[in-house]
Amino acid sequence: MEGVFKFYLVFVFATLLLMNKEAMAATQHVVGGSQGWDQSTDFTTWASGQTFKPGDQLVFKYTALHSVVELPNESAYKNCNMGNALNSLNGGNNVVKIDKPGTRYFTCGTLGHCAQGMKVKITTVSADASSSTPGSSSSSSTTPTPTSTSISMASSFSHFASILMVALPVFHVIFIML
Ligand SMILES: [Cu+2]
Repeated sequence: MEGVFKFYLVFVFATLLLMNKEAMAATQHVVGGSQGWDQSTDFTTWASGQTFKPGDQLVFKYTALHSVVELPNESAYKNCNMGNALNSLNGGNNVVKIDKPGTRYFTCGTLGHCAQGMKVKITTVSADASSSTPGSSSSSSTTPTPTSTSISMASSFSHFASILMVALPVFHVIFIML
């Protein structure tokens, strides 16, 4: 029976470790999905389906017709004003790291492409926005729960279930060895 107890102890701690590691893992977002960084891509729709967190990466994939220009603010983004661009990238495959919450603005440097809608606004939420925060959730009883929170909670549950399915056979082997 002692072995069974050890097994569960090891199992619980390792699962918690795995969950934590998964929660911390950076996500790579290929901008525009399979269509990539192109005039024909609907970036508003693409971005609305993504959750950007600090530590995540944006991957820009494009042909030689395009480039990546980071704009400083909403007004520059709206007006396609590249005069005060923060950064300019080219080469067809760029990785941009998101390091903190906030909004970042990207467009294409090719003449006319920004006006054609080749631009994207990336809004990054804080790292704990979608994971469970026991302290804040208990005090926020009057605040309605945003839909996105319940969706991500559901997905983290299925994530947990998938970890269990992988972890169980591994811990069965460890149990046999104990
Ligand atoms: Cu372009």
